[in-house]
Amino acid sequence: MAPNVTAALTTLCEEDLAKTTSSKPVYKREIVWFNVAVFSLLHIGALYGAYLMFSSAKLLTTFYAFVLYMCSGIGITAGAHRLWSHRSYKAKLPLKIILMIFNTLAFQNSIYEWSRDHRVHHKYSETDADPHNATRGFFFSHVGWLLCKKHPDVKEKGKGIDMSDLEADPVVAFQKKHYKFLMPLICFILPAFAPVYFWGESWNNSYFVAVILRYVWTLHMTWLVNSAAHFFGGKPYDKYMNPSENVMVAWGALGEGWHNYHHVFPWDYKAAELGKYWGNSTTAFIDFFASFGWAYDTKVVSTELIRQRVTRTGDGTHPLWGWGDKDQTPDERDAALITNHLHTQ
Ligand code: ST9
Ligand code: ZN
Ligand code: ZN
Repeated sequence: MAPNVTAALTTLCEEDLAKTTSSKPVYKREIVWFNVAVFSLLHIGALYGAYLMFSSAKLLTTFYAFVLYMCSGIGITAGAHRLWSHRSYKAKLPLKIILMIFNTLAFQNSIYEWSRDHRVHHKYSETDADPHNATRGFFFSHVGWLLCKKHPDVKEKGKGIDMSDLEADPVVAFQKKHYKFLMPLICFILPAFAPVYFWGESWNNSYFVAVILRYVWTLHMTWLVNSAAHFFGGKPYDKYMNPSENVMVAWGALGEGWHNYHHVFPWDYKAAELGKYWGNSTTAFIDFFASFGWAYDTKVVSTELIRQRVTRTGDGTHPLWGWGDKDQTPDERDAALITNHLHTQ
């Protein structure tokens, strides 16, 4: 057979195979080079900021950058995440406004967009519909997903997510409507003034340390929840999923690294089982506002429900109900181990 005929037949066969094996068009990754360029520049700026921080910036500027990181982080954790995405507590208007401003300082897209992606992430975790699907690797879940077009499944499945609560929230709607104006102002312009006017810092140091480095640092602390906390750590609540308990991430992400717990019980306002504030400054923040009523209806999970889940699907690393627990009766332990065994069949 002539080579061109063979080639044509092969192509036809491949097309037929593609048609019979899947009715969906084959997904092709599409890199968004504009984002690649912007993130590259931001990272070069952040490295320069780190150099300035250790060479010429005033200590107060570094402290100020740290405070901005904490505030913008809270705008994500207590705001976009625990309040708006999960409705794990309620907030009065003044607290919502504070959280919206902090959230805009973080520039991680509007609360509406962030929450829509996050709700899809929980509902379709580790599938093509998950915007930062961790099965596509560490880099993709960390930042790669922001450097290419979304998988069609994200948009398709995302359409089914109920966003009516956020559409009805005036604070979320206000931020969404004015985001193109508010975000540059609050994240990139206003924060540069304080160091220059209040403690005589240079514009250069102020901009690269308190704006660019602070922004890029906060992004990475957030992204680590999607990457590191989906790869490394124990799974005391459910060993059949990837999200893990990651102490390092918990500290950097203000209490959002207890990710195995969070994916099992996403409605808990602590996003962790821990009752204390160790590695969970966001919970301390919410509790502070709850002490005078600006935060209320905080949802938690009962100890009994947690215990049942730990013994049924945990990997044995839970400090209280893990397999090393001396207080567990032999019956309890056997029951847990049998259930675990059955699950792995
Ligand atoms: C950033 C976000 O960094 C980080 C989020 C991290 C989440 C972490 C979660 C972990 C737990 C919490 C931990 C917090 C820890 C905090 C610690 C703090 C210290 N559903 O997006 P488009 C549709 S952002 C339904 O353009 P493309 C929709 O119709 C960084 N529909 O898709 C949409 O139109 P519209 C700064 C959806 O073209 C249309 O598609 N920001 C959904 O594929 C087009 O959407 C950037 O760098 C959905 N989920 O482009 C921007 N999604 O919106 C980067 C989309 O009008 N992003 N649709 O309704 C982009 O440039 C683009 O989004 C793209 C995709 C290129 C990535
Ligand atoms: Zn996750
Ligand atoms: Zn969540």
